[in-house]
Amino acid sequence: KVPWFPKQIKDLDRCNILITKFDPEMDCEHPGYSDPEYRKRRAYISELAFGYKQEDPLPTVEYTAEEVATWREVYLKLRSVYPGLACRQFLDGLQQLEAECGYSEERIPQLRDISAFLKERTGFQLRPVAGLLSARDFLASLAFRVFQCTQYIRHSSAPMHSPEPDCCHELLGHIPMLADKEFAQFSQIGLASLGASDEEIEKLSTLYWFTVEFGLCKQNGTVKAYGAGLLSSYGELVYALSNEPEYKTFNPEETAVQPYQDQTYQPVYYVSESFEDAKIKMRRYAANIKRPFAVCYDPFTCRVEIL
Ligand code: H2B
Ligand code: FE
Repeated sequence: KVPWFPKQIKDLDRCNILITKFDPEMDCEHPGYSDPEYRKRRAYISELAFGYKQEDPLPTVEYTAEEVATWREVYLKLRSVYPGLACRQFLDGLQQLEAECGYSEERIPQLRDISAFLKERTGFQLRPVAGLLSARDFLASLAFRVFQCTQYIRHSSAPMHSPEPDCCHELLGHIPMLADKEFAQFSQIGLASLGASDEEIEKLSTLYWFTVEFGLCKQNGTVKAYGAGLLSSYGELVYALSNEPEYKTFNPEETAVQPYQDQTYQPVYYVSESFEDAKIKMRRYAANIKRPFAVCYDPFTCRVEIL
Protein backbone atom coordinates (compact mmCIF):
# COMPACT_ATOMS: atom_id res chain seq x y z
CA LYS A 1 0.00 0.00 0.00
CA VAL A 2 1.31 3.43 -0.96
CA PRO A 3 1.50 5.89 1.98
CA TRP A 4 -0.52 9.10 1.63
CA PHE A 5 1.38 11.99 0.14
CA PRO A 6 0.60 15.60 -0.82
CA LYS A 7 -0.58 16.12 -4.42
CA GLN A 8 -0.89 19.90 -4.33
CA ILE A 9 0.84 22.62 -2.40
CA LYS A 10 -2.21 23.15 -0.18
CA ASP A 11 -1.84 19.57 1.08
CA LEU A 12 1.33 20.65 2.88
CA ASP A 13 -1.00 21.93 5.61
CA ARG A 14 -1.28 18.24 6.53
CA CYS A 15 2.49 17.64 6.51
CA ASN A 16 3.13 18.69 10.09
CA ILE A 17 4.29 15.69 12.07
CA LEU A 18 6.93 16.90 14.51
CA ILE A 19 9.73 14.88 16.12
CA THR A 20 9.90 16.06 19.73
CA LYS A 21 13.10 14.40 20.88
CA PHE A 22 15.06 17.69 20.98
CA ASP A 23 12.17 19.91 22.05
CA PRO A 24 12.77 22.09 25.16
CA GLU A 25 9.52 20.74 26.67
CA MET A 26 10.62 17.11 26.33
CA ASP A 27 14.41 16.99 26.37
CA CYS A 28 15.97 17.70 29.78
CA GLU A 29 19.37 18.20 28.08
CA HIS A 30 17.98 21.14 26.10
CA PRO A 31 19.58 24.42 27.28
CA GLY A 32 16.10 25.99 27.50
CA TYR A 33 14.54 23.12 29.47
CA SER A 34 14.76 24.86 32.86
CA ASP A 35 14.02 28.38 31.57
CA PRO A 36 10.26 29.08 31.79
CA GLU A 37 10.57 32.38 29.89
CA TYR A 38 12.26 30.64 26.99
CA ARG A 39 9.65 27.89 26.95
CA LYS A 40 6.87 30.45 26.94
CA ARG A 41 8.46 32.23 24.02
CA ARG A 42 8.84 28.97 22.14
CA ALA A 43 5.19 28.12 22.77
CA TYR A 44 4.16 31.48 21.31
CA ILE A 45 6.25 31.08 18.16
CA SER A 46 5.03 27.46 17.79
CA GLU A 47 1.45 28.71 17.75
CA LEU A 48 2.24 30.91 14.77
CA ALA A 49 3.45 27.85 12.87
CA PHE A 50 0.63 25.53 13.97
CA GLY A 51 -1.97 28.08 12.90
CA TYR A 52 -0.36 28.69 9.50
CA LYS A 53 -2.19 27.65 6.33
CA GLN A 54 -0.71 27.64 2.84
CA GLU A 55 -1.35 31.03 1.14
CA ASP A 56 -1.49 32.85 4.51
CA PRO A 57 1.02 35.70 4.68
CA LEU A 58 4.10 34.49 6.54
CA PRO A 59 3.99 35.50 10.21
CA THR A 60 6.48 38.11 11.38
CA VAL A 61 8.08 37.89 14.81
CA GLU A 62 9.24 40.88 16.80
CA TYR A 63 12.44 39.56 18.23
CA THR A 64 13.54 40.65 21.69
CA ALA A 65 16.86 42.38 22.39
CA GLU A 66 18.14 39.14 23.93
CA GLU A 67 17.22 37.15 20.83
CA VAL A 68 18.89 39.68 18.54
CA ALA A 69 22.01 39.56 20.74
CA THR A 70 22.19 35.78 20.26
CA TRP A 71 21.76 36.21 16.51
CA ARG A 72 24.49 38.85 16.42
CA GLU A 73 26.93 36.62 18.23
CA VAL A 74 26.27 33.68 15.91
CA TYR A 75 26.32 35.87 12.80
CA LEU A 76 29.61 37.59 13.53
CA LYS A 77 31.37 34.42 14.60
CA LEU A 78 30.33 32.45 11.52
CA ARG A 79 30.71 35.36 9.12
CA SER A 80 34.38 35.64 10.08
CA VAL A 81 35.18 32.09 8.92
CA TYR A 82 32.90 31.76 5.90
CA PRO A 83 35.32 33.26 3.34
CA GLY A 84 37.86 30.49 3.90
CA LEU A 85 35.56 27.53 4.56
CA ALA A 86 32.24 27.96 2.71
CA CYS A 87 31.72 27.01 -0.94
CA ARG A 88 31.36 29.68 -3.61
CA GLN A 89 27.59 29.23 -4.04
CA PHE A 90 27.06 29.88 -0.37
CA LEU A 91 29.21 33.01 -0.35
CA ASP A 92 27.39 34.36 -3.41
CA GLY A 93 24.00 33.67 -1.85
CA LEU A 94 24.93 35.29 1.43
CA GLN A 95 26.28 38.35 -0.30
CA GLN A 96 23.02 38.77 -2.21
CA LEU A 97 21.01 38.33 0.97
CA GLU A 98 23.10 40.99 2.66
CA ALA A 99 22.74 43.37 -0.26
CA GLU A 100 19.06 42.78 -1.03
CA CYS A 101 17.33 41.10 1.87
CA GLY A 102 18.51 42.91 4.97
CA TYR A 103 20.83 40.18 6.23
CA SER A 104 23.19 41.57 8.89
CA GLU A 105 24.18 41.06 12.49
CA GLU A 106 21.83 43.91 13.47
CA ARG A 107 18.53 42.09 13.06
CA ILE A 108 17.04 38.67 12.49
CA PRO A 109 15.65 38.66 8.95
CA GLN A 110 11.92 37.91 8.54
CA LEU A 111 10.69 34.80 6.71
CA ARG A 112 8.35 36.92 4.60
CA ASP A 113 11.21 38.91 3.05
CA ILE A 114 13.39 35.86 2.52
CA SER A 115 10.59 33.87 0.94
CA ALA A 116 9.94 36.63 -1.61
CA PHE A 117 13.66 36.80 -2.34
CA LEU A 118 14.01 33.05 -2.91
CA LYS A 119 10.87 32.81 -5.00
CA GLU A 120 12.36 35.16 -7.57
CA ARG A 121 15.62 33.31 -7.73
CA THR A 122 14.90 29.62 -7.51
CA GLY A 123 11.14 29.29 -7.01
CA PHE A 124 11.60 28.24 -3.40
CA GLN A 125 9.22 29.56 -0.77
CA LEU A 126 9.16 29.22 2.98
CA ARG A 127 6.54 28.07 5.40
CA PRO A 128 6.85 28.27 9.18
CA VAL A 129 7.26 25.07 11.19
CA ALA A 130 7.30 24.64 14.97
CA GLY A 131 10.33 22.36 15.21
CA LEU A 132 12.03 19.29 13.81
CA LEU A 133 9.68 17.81 11.23
CA SER A 134 9.39 14.12 10.35
CA ALA A 135 11.63 13.20 7.44
CA ARG A 136 8.65 12.15 5.32
CA ASP A 137 6.86 15.49 5.72
CA PHE A 138 10.02 17.51 5.37
CA LEU A 139 11.09 15.78 2.16
CA ALA A 140 7.57 15.95 0.73
CA SER A 141 7.54 19.75 1.00
CA LEU A 142 10.78 19.96 -0.95
CA ALA A 143 8.94 18.39 -3.90
CA PHE A 144 6.91 21.62 -4.07
CA ARG A 145 9.99 23.78 -3.53
CA VAL A 146 8.69 24.64 -0.11
CA PHE A 147 11.23 24.83 2.67
CA GLN A 148 9.79 24.37 6.16
CA CYS A 149 11.55 26.89 8.32
CA THR A 150 11.71 27.31 12.10
CA GLN A 151 11.29 30.86 13.36
CA TYR A 152 12.50 30.68 16.98
CA ILE A 153 16.11 31.12 18.04
CA ARG A 154 18.31 28.89 20.22
CA HIS A 155 18.75 29.57 23.92
CA SER A 156 21.04 32.50 24.75
CA SER A 157 23.19 30.33 27.03
CA ALA A 158 24.38 28.18 24.10
CA PRO A 159 24.78 30.43 21.05
CA MET A 160 27.27 28.13 19.32
CA HIS A 161 25.19 24.98 19.47
CA SER A 162 21.57 23.91 19.10
CA PRO A 163 20.33 20.32 19.25
CA GLU A 164 17.34 21.25 17.02
CA PRO A 165 16.97 23.42 13.95
CA ASP A 166 16.47 27.13 14.78
CA CYS A 167 16.46 30.35 12.75
CA CYS A 168 20.27 30.54 12.84
CA HIS A 169 20.43 27.10 11.26
CA GLU A 170 17.78 27.83 8.64
CA LEU A 171 18.65 31.42 7.76
CA LEU A 172 22.42 31.10 7.83
CA GLY A 173 22.86 27.43 6.93
CA HIS A 174 20.11 26.70 4.41
CA ILE A 175 18.84 29.93 2.87
CA PRO A 176 22.01 31.10 1.07
CA MET A 177 22.25 27.69 -0.65
CA LEU A 178 18.57 27.73 -1.61
CA ALA A 179 19.28 30.90 -3.59
CA ASP A 180 21.45 28.83 -5.95
CA LYS A 181 19.67 27.32 -8.97
CA GLU A 182 21.75 24.22 -9.13
CA PHE A 183 21.39 23.57 -5.45
CA ALA A 184 17.64 24.09 -5.63
CA GLN A 185 17.60 21.10 -7.98
CA PHE A 186 18.60 18.95 -5.03
CA SER A 187 14.94 19.28 -4.10
CA GLN A 188 14.46 16.50 -6.65
CA ILE A 189 15.07 14.28 -3.64
CA GLY A 190 11.69 15.54 -2.42
CA LEU A 191 9.82 14.25 -5.49
CA ALA A 192 11.56 10.91 -5.06
CA SER A 193 10.21 10.70 -1.51
CA LEU A 194 6.52 10.99 -2.39
CA GLY A 195 4.74 7.73 -1.60
CA ALA A 196 8.07 6.00 -0.95
CA SER A 197 8.38 3.17 1.60
CA ASP A 198 9.69 3.83 5.11
CA GLU A 199 12.99 2.17 4.15
CA GLU A 200 13.39 4.48 1.14
CA ILE A 201 12.54 7.52 3.26
CA GLU A 202 15.21 6.50 5.74
CA LYS A 203 17.78 6.28 2.96
CA LEU A 204 16.75 9.59 1.37
CA SER A 205 16.88 11.19 4.77
CA THR A 206 20.41 9.85 5.35
CA LEU A 207 21.45 11.15 1.93
CA TYR A 208 19.96 14.51 2.79
CA TRP A 209 21.92 14.44 6.02
CA PHE A 210 25.30 13.83 4.38
CA THR A 211 24.73 16.31 1.55
CA VAL A 212 22.33 19.17 2.30
CA GLU A 213 23.18 19.14 6.02
CA PHE A 214 26.83 18.05 6.23
CA GLY A 215 28.12 17.92 2.67
CA LEU A 216 31.59 18.96 1.55
CA CYS A 217 32.70 19.56 -2.03
CA LYS A 218 35.94 20.34 -3.81
CA GLN A 219 36.41 23.76 -5.38
CA ASN A 220 39.65 24.72 -7.10
CA GLY A 221 41.34 21.77 -5.43
CA THR A 222 40.26 22.73 -1.89
CA VAL A 223 37.54 21.12 0.19
CA LYS A 224 34.72 23.53 1.11
CA ALA A 225 31.50 23.19 3.06
CA TYR A 226 28.04 23.37 1.50
CA GLY A 227 26.03 21.56 4.22
CA ALA A 228 23.76 23.73 6.36
CA GLY A 229 24.52 21.84 9.57
CA LEU A 230 28.15 22.86 9.11
CA LEU A 231 27.53 26.40 7.90
CA SER A 232 25.42 27.15 10.97
CA SER A 233 27.74 25.64 13.58
CA TYR A 234 31.06 27.36 14.12
CA GLY A 235 32.54 24.43 16.04
CA GLU A 236 31.62 21.72 13.58
CA LEU A 237 32.47 23.83 10.53
CA VAL A 238 36.04 24.29 11.73
CA TYR A 239 36.26 20.65 12.81
CA ALA A 240 34.92 19.27 9.51
CA LEU A 241 37.56 21.15 7.54
CA SER A 242 40.43 20.25 9.86
CA ASN A 243 42.39 17.03 9.33
CA GLU A 244 40.63 15.20 12.17
CA PRO A 245 37.51 13.63 10.63
CA GLU A 246 37.47 10.89 8.04
CA TYR A 247 36.54 11.84 4.46
CA LYS A 248 34.82 9.50 2.05
CA THR A 249 33.92 10.06 -1.58
CA PHE A 250 30.23 10.80 -2.06
CA ASN A 251 28.46 7.85 -3.57
CA PRO A 252 24.68 7.76 -2.98
CA GLU A 253 24.29 3.96 -2.67
CA GLU A 254 26.93 3.82 0.05
CA THR A 255 26.13 7.17 1.68
CA ALA A 256 22.43 6.28 2.00
CA VAL A 257 23.21 3.55 4.54
CA GLN A 258 25.99 5.24 6.52
CA PRO A 259 24.99 5.66 10.20
CA TYR A 260 24.99 9.28 11.35
CA GLN A 261 25.28 11.32 14.53
CA ASP A 262 22.65 13.82 15.57
CA GLN A 263 24.05 14.50 19.05
CA THR A 264 27.65 15.45 18.31
CA TYR A 265 30.08 16.06 15.42
CA GLN A 266 30.07 13.59 12.54
CA PRO A 267 32.95 11.10 12.54
CA VAL A 268 32.79 10.94 8.73
CA TYR A 269 31.95 13.43 5.98
CA TYR A 270 31.26 12.78 2.33
CA VAL A 271 33.15 14.87 -0.21
CA SER A 272 31.95 15.41 -3.79
CA GLU A 273 34.32 16.06 -6.67
CA SER A 274 32.31 19.18 -7.35
CA PHE A 275 28.98 20.58 -6.58
CA GLU A 276 27.63 19.50 -9.93
CA ASP A 277 28.89 15.98 -9.39
CA ALA A 278 26.85 15.71 -6.16
CA LYS A 279 23.74 16.91 -7.96
CA ILE A 280 24.10 14.50 -10.88
CA LYS A 281 24.71 11.51 -8.62
CA MET A 282 21.79 12.43 -6.41
CA ARG A 283 19.53 12.74 -9.42
CA ARG A 284 20.58 9.39 -10.76
CA TYR A 285 19.91 7.82 -7.39
CA ALA A 286 16.48 9.41 -7.16
CA ALA A 287 15.57 8.29 -10.68
CA ASN A 288 16.40 4.68 -9.80
CA ILE A 289 14.07 4.36 -6.83
CA LYS A 290 11.43 1.78 -7.65
CA ARG A 291 7.83 2.80 -7.19
CA PRO A 292 4.67 1.45 -8.80
CA PHE A 293 4.04 4.90 -10.33
CA ALA A 294 5.97 7.90 -11.58
CA VAL A 295 5.44 11.47 -10.41
CA CYS A 296 6.10 14.76 -12.08
CA TYR A 297 5.73 18.26 -10.72
CA ASP A 298 3.74 20.76 -12.75
CA PRO A 299 5.05 24.22 -11.83
CA PHE A 300 2.05 25.94 -13.44
CA THR A 301 -0.53 24.31 -11.21
CA CYS A 302 1.84 23.54 -8.31
CA ARG A 303 0.52 19.99 -8.44
CA VAL A 304 2.14 16.62 -8.60
CA GLU A 305 0.96 14.56 -11.55
CA ILE A 306 0.85 10.82 -11.10
CA LEU A 307 1.89 9.06 -14.29
N1 H2B B 1 12.77 19.67 10.15
C1 H2B B 1 13.09 20.96 10.17
N2 H2B B 1 12.29 21.84 10.77
N3 H2B B 1 14.22 21.39 9.59
C2 H2B B 1 15.07 20.54 8.97
O1 H2B B 1 16.12 21.00 8.46
C3 H2B B 1 14.75 19.16 8.93
C4 H2B B 1 13.56 18.75 9.58
N4 H2B B 1 15.50 18.26 8.31
N5 H2B B 1 13.24 17.46 9.61
C5 H2B B 1 15.03 16.96 8.01
C6 H2B B 1 14.14 16.43 9.11
C7 H2B B 1 16.23 16.10 7.63
O2 H2B B 1 17.08 15.86 8.71
C8 H2B B 1 15.91 14.77 6.92
C9 H2B B 1 15.02 14.87 5.75
O3 H2B B 1 15.48 13.79 7.85
FE1 FE C 1 18.66 21.61 8.29
